[in-house]
Amino acid sequence: MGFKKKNLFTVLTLIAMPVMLGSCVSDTAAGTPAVLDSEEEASDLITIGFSQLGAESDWRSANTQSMLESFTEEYGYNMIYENGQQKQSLQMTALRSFIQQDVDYIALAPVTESGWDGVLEEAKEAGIPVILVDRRVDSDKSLYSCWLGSDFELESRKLCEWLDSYTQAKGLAPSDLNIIHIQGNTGSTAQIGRTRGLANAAREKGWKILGQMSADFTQTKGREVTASFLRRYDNINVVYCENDNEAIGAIEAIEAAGLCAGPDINNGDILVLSFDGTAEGALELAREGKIAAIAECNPLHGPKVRALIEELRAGKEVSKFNYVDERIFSSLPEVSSVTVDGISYPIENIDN
Ligand code: GZL
Repeated sequence: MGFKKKNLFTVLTLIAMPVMLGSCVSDTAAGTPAVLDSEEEASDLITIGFSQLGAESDWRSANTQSMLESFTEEYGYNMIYENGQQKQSLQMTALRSFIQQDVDYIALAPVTESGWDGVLEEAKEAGIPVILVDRRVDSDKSLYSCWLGSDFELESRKLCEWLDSYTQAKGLAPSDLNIIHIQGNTGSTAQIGRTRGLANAAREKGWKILGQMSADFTQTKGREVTASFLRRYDNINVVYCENDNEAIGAIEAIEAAGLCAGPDINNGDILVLSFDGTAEGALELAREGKIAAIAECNPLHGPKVRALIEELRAGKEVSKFNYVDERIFSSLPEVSSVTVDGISYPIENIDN
């Protein structure tokens, strides 16, 4: 059902108010109230409020685009989009605005896992289903309908298996690796999973992690953090970045220091590892061998989120946790596949 039925007077009054909507049912000039052709037209559209956490990376832009193009009027939706600018407070404001507007559904890509109980309880009391996108929350599962995204720890385990296989192919001992770890948004599901994967692999395989620091998934901070580590350590030979933009920044810092991000650790190259595989620049750097391997993180959630909402609208049960499929990219010849939990994942060669 579209807009929850309100009497015609209320609908027209609301529309006449100077409301600050991310996108109205119909575009209007500033200050000119949106006037619907008919209540019927408004009531036909399903309104979804989408609180996106920010615009910090190429991955995020692709994720936003996928959501916006999946919830258009041609699919029967009106999407109200709000950019949280990586601030939980702005996302909270957006969710409360969606609740006040009595949207039909809320999609939330939470910047961090904690602190959502209150606003999710308000949405539940208002009878508005919440679908989590990308990252998770540590709230009780009853406070949201379902989640869609990646298995971030599995992404990390695949990449660490790649590094282990590469090390062996190069005749190196695990103790020969001197790793620095550039983390994403502290407390985000992606950072938690990608950090846990590396920490477990380092412990199991005997790798040294010289240092770790957050760069908030951004290129600028990736460059700054890597530069600070390069000033502190003269033996770094692996840089583990938690997304493409950090990796691009790390390579800028490596080259500014007169060093080489490349494919051959035995030749003095620094091996840069990354996640996402979204930024065109990152895939080009991987083709050149400047990024040694990328664990794909699929941003194209829109169609799957819409399918989940369609299931919910049809009154069907949906899985609480829904995962997207992901690969490993590399142009280096040393490793052709990795195995995690008995499952073999072929390396997608992006050399061509
Ligand atoms: C992962 C997502 C991460 C990406 C980064 O699903 O949360 O946030 O890996 C993005 O590029 O900034």
